[in-house]
Amino acid sequence: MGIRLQAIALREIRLPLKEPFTISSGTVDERRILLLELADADGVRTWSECVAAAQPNYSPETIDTAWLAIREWIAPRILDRELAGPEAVHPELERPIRGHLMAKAAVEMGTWVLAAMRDGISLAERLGGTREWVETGISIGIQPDPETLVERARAALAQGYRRVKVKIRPGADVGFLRAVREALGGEFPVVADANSAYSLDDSAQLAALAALDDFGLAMIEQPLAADDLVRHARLQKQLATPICLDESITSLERAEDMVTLGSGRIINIKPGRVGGFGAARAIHDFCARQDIPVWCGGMLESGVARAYNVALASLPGFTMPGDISPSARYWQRDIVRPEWTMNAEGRVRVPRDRPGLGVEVDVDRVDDLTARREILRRSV
Ligand code: OSB
Ligand code: MG
Repeated sequence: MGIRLQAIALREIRLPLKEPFTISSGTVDERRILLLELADADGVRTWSECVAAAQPNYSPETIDTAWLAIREWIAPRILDRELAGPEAVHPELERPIRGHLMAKAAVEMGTWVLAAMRDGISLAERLGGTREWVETGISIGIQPDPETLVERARAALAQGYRRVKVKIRPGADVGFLRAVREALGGEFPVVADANSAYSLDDSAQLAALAALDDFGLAMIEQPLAADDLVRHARLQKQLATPICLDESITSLERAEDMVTLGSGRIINIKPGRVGGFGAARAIHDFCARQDIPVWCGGMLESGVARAYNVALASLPGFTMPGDISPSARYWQRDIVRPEWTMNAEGRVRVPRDRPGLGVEVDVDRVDDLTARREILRRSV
């Protein structure tokens, strides 16, 4: 069934995190979130979320660049155009507009929900998802010392999380991971995520990465720069621990390059980072053929983008726990109902029994949190 978008409403909300989240390149304590409301020509409506942050410290995009890109270039290419379906949106945006993948994804992913609603099926089913439940891992920000980190990791285990991911940076790495491994025992899946903080030119940093090999980590995520597949390949040859790429994988082609060059053995798929579900599914399918495990990453999303991640993670190739924590991990109160919850076995239920997103947006609350709003229609 075709897709024809009639209007896109942009809004910025501000949602305070329960506690600050620190990665190697910066700290967030209040999430500025760009929400979209999409309406098609028949009045079917849904919400989507742009996962860009306020600062360009994970990717070059921010919520402000995304707002500009959607208003100036993305919406004008999509509004009031008859497209064959959500599959046609990514190709429509890919070549004429360079970059701005998170901005594109916010629109593209919304069209998958509209298509699901028109078919009367869940987003998960529309994407080809098969799982009833998805497994959850926690991502723990950089802590002041190993003892605090161990407390956090123990608490995560007690809550049922099936994997612990620890943010690292030079100087907060080997001692922190050693403490976590000793506390959790030899078997539990532990991951280190560097967010591009390391360089092969620094012998102390290289030695620290090599030392992590002793802790039997499930993987080390994105140690080097986003655009550096060649040095990741050199590093992977020196490490027993599998490298998982996050920031580096922005398209199917980069996933192919990872395999060709040997830059890593696992991929963290974030649909926002790759421009939406079209690319995310293509990477998933490619990795399934290549026996590359994938898992769904997170970007401190509200319950809206979480619905998209849960649906994606229900695809059969997502064999590792994703960064899909329940609402209460981040927010005093989420903006969706019901809130996302996790059971004692660290699993989140996929709402396959409800058409579209599977959660309702609490519009009154979103109104209260809204800092600015703009409605985009085709100018005639
Ligand atoms: O690298 O996976 C990352 C959060 C913000 C930016 C980048 C990353 C992260 C996380 C948090 O690890 C994952 C989550 O949303 O729980
Ligand atoms: Mg990461």
